[in-house]
Amino acid sequence: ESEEFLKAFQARVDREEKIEPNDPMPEGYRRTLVRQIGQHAHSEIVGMLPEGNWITRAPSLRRKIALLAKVQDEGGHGLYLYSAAETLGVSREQMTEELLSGKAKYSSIFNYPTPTWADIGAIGWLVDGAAIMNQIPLCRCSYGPYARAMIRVCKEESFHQRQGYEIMMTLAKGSEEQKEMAQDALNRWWWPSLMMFGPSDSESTNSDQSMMWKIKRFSNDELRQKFITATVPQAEYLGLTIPDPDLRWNEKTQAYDHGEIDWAEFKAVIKGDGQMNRDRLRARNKAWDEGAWVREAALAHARKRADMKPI
Ligand code: FAQ
Repeated sequence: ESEEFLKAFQARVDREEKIEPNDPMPEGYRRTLVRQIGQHAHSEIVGMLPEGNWITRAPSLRRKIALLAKVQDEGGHGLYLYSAAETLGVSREQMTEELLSGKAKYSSIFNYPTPTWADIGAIGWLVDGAAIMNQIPLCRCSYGPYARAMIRVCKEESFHQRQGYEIMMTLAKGSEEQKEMAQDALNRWWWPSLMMFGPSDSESTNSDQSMMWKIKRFSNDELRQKFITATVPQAEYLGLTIPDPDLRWNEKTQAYDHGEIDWAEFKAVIKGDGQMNRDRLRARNKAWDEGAWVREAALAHARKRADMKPI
């Protein structure tokens, strides 16, 4: 790739022109997007599992309907994102193969278990809250298909976040036992939610280039900080305590100082050693294997239709 080509491409990005699938683009730009969009799609698909675990046990019909709709939305986001990645020349089969073999990454957050109903509240509130904070700027991503996909995805994430917060409100205003359940879920999901934003800026290998190309608009630490600032008052309103003794409002920076994140845990989860990594991959592989007959039937049907002579 010539210097001139790279410069002209950067100038387009700097002018805030959207890059579309058939436009010339540097190979590194294409690869970065395939990586990020692919990981994002896998996260949505694997992200259906921790909550799917509660669909049959939701405490009322109303809760069940809302949770079912949320999990279906996540499946939709996954398919939407796989399609966006396919515009960059990678196939859905290839991405699926990489997920099932454990080669592809997906968000660390989905490797934690959901032992109680309060976890469903905490996921909606914190995990979807963090996802929104990260994804709103992606609506302005330089790559057109990804940016456009994010607009609808963010609208749906907003419903997911409210759904979760409302569960937390009900529990936090309920019996002593329910309040304890809500606090316990917050204790377990707080730190993993902060890890969703990725390594600290000094460790983030992809950030500089992704910010240059306007794929990312804010750094990992900036978004993490925004999330903390938005979430602390929400926890206060619930009457719950964020499990960080070092969390303190800083007048000078107008932001919350927070305690050290356990990066060793983050690295272990990404490496495949989290509490639920093996379980998640087993579940995805099982679903893939058990769906083989559906794929075969759909293919046979498509072939039959293609062979039919027009009347
Ligand atoms: N987990 O250099 P950076 C959702 C990897 S929300 C696992 O900073 P980058 C909705 C990273 O890939 C969750 N791996 O990387 C939902 C890179 O590895 P690589 C999904 C992580 O890309 C809610 C390495 O570490 N959202 O699904 C994580 O510039 C509820 C170095 O990191 C997205 O994917 C992590 N947490 O920034 C569904 C949003 N963090 O590829 C169900 C789009 C970092 O070089 C229920 N993605 N890594 O081998 C992004 O915005 C970015 O990719 C970041 C990471 C910010 C996640």
